[in-house]
Amino acid sequence: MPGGSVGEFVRVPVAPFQAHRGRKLGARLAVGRGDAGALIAPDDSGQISLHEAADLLGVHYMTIYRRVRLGILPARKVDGTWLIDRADLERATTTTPERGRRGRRGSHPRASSWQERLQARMLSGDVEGSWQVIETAMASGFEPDEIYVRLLTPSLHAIGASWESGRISIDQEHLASSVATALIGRLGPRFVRRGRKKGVVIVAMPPGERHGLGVAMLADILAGAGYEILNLGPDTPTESLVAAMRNAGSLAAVVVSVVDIERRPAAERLLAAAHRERPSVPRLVGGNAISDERAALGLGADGWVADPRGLGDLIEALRARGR
Ligand code: B12
Repeated sequence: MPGGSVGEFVRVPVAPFQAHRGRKLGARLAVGRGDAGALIAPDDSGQISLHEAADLLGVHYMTIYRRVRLGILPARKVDGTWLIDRADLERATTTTPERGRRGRRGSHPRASSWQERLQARMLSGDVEGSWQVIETAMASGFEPDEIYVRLLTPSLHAIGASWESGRISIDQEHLASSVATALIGRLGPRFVRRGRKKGVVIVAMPPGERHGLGVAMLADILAGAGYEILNLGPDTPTESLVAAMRNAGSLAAVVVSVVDIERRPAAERLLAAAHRERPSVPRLVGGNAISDERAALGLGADGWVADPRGLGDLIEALRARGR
């Protein structure tokens, strides 16, 4: 062991995990493999830090840390620093994933079951209980962006449908919304990424649109994709968007989010103003009120993707096309 006495040792045989954004994991592991097929540690000592492990797998530091603290990934604490054996890290990434996105059938509750639990806690106004569901889901392999897209967003959509059909009251919808606000506040820091930013993305909602939860999630997801975010939030006056565009440095895109279909004409005006201000900057629109590509392009968007996790790739493709 390098550098001192061995402290805590954690080894609990529970679910293995798969790295965030599996698409990239293969490439990263391929780059990181030595002749023996093991992950290369920077000093080749066999031990790597949590930050190094996170960088190798392309996941957030907190993802690795959480798994260590929950005993999913074996680690030792040496002189106050957690160290992971590279063989343990490799084992954890090559064994069958048992997580939200590609869990082994029957081995773990599916997203729908996590979502039902979350929705029930939200409707009770239970912030701590809702957070408990989220933490447990993350311990079982859900990444923060999956919590947003696969658990929190469907819960809010279902809550809206229940309100519309009279199954729940407006006060329950309000309670659930304030729980969602608290949850987003707690999850936000998990999206902070180190390193150079790809550019600035301005996100905004059209005048009159007050459903601000979706745009808050969107901003976090884009921050996690490596952009600097200027979130103008709900009910953004057109002139405020234009002023923000003038002041922004390296502007990568303007993204408008619309929840209420009544606000689509205002969204169209916002996108038109963005185009007049900086015609070369990609403009995108999405959210609950935008059902498909036709609707998005019809409002003046330059491209379309439904899943906010695909937005970074779309922005980069549009920027490359414009060069
Ligand atoms: C919570 C909520 C409220 C809360 C808002 C609290 C808040 N701070 O936001 C309260 C209780 C205050 C409220 C009030 C009202 N609401 Co309301 N509300 C909702 C509910 C349940 C969730 C809204 C939400 O946050 N959704 C946003 C997120 C979770 O989803 P999203 O937009 O799809 O965003 C995700 C993705 O699409 C994506 N995304 C977002 N933007 C973009 C952009 C791009 C480019 C891309 C790629 C992706 C992307 O990322 C997000 C994260 O995954 C919806 C139900 C629903 N289906 O959304 C009804 C809903 C929006 N409300 C509705 C209505 C009618 C109202 C009220 C008029 C009546 C009422 N309920 O009292 C008022 C009006 C408020 C106002 N002045 O604007 C209707 C709107 C119907 C319509 N015309 O379209 C809905 C759809 C309910 C329903 N089924 O009838 N509401």
